[in-house]
Amino acid sequence: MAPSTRTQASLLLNPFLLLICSSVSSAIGQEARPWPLLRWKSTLSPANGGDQPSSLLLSWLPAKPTCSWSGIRCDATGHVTEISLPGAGLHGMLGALNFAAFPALTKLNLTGNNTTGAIPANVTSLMYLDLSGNSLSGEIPNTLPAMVRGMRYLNLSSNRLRGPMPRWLSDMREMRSFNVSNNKLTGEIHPALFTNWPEIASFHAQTNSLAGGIPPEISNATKLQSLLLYNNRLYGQIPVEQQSHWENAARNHKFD
Ligand SMILES: *[C@@H]1O[C@H](CO)[C@@H](O)[C@H](O)[C@H]1NC(C)=O
Ligand SMILES: *[C@@H]1O[C@H](CO)[C@@H](O)[C@H](O)[C@H]1NC(C)=O
Ligand SMILES: *[C@@H]1O[C@H](CO)[C@@H](O)[C@H](O)[C@H]1NC(C)=O
Ligand SMILES: *[C@@H]1O[C@H](CO)[C@@H](O)[C@H](O)[C@H]1NC(C)=O
Ligand SMILES: *[C@@H]1O[C@H](CO)[C@@H](O)[C@H](O)[C@H]1NC(C)=O
Ligand SMILES: *[C@@H]1O[C@H](CO)[C@@H](O)[C@H](O)[C@H]1NC(C)=O
Ligand SMILES: CC(=O)N[C@H]1CO[C@H](CO)[C@@H](O)[C@@H]1O
Repeated sequence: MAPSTRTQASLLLNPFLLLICSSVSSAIGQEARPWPLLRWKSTLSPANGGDQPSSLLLSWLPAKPTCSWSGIRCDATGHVTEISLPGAGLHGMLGALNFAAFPALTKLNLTGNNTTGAIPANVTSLMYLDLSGNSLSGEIPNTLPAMVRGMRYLNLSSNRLRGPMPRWLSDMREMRSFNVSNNKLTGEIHPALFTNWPEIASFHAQTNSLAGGIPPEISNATKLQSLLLYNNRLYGQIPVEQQSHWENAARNHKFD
């Protein structure tokens, strides 16, 4: 009892000490937080019977500043802006990474790994999302567009995604390049994907199970340069006047 009373008293009587304490904690608050990444690392399977998920993650140590870890980039204030680990041999659940801990994350690139589970819906500030060539399953979450209105480059190709391309994707008004090729997507292509994406330049949805007609609204996508829709069950025509805008259209565009 006596020691704790004394500690309190000395803290109260020592404003200098209090000042030090508060400045230390605010400095920590500015740095990238390591624990969400370390917690995710601990959920990944070790590679090749070793005890590490990937040699790339050897630098992910609490003793080192998070912003110096491989694959991690930060802004000037120390917030994580990029996680890029293409082909790092990662095996494990993508959802085990708590994206809510990275409000400044603009780029996530995990192409060519073996992450599993569903596409996380709580990624808020992403502009570049490349999850191509993994083993992700489930549907494209309906809540994704509402969370990431600034998305420009979305690559979910070569996974095991099912279900429709939700019309809410069209809420991502900045979209430039959209790639969902080589999944198991079904349903129709909603016209809003052509009318609401004024910047769309590349639209790749080949090798899925999409059905129905090609929406005539495709003529509203005036910046479209590359369109791949083959290996689906789609029918319809691409307006001739628009084909002349697309250098690659005639070569790339074919139907089953
Ligand atoms: C990816 O992980 C899944 C599930 O753990 C496994 O079935 C599959 O064989 C893995 N693929 C590769 C290429 O390692
Ligand atoms: C973020 O989403 C994942 C699943 O996608 C979930 O497991 C996690 O609890 C969510 N985190 C927060 C803070 O909402
Ligand atoms: C992700 O990384 C791969 C390999 O470096 C690269 O080819 C690809 O363009 C990157 N994706 C994005 C969206 O930057
Ligand atoms: C995935 O698509 C984006 C555009 O959406 C592109 O920048 C990136 O290079 C693609 N990644 C791979 C591995 O091809
Ligand atoms: C779409 O993703 C595949 C990889 O799965 C890649 O080969 C292709 O180049 C991508 N398209 C674009 C426009 O990046
Ligand atoms: C699509 O284009 C047509 C003709 O250019 C135009 O009349 C129409 O308003 C456009 N629709 C949308 C939703 O942008
Ligand atoms: C480096 C590495 O292991 N890459 C693998 C990532 O996962 C994909 C698909 O699961 C494999 O094809 C890559 O070889």
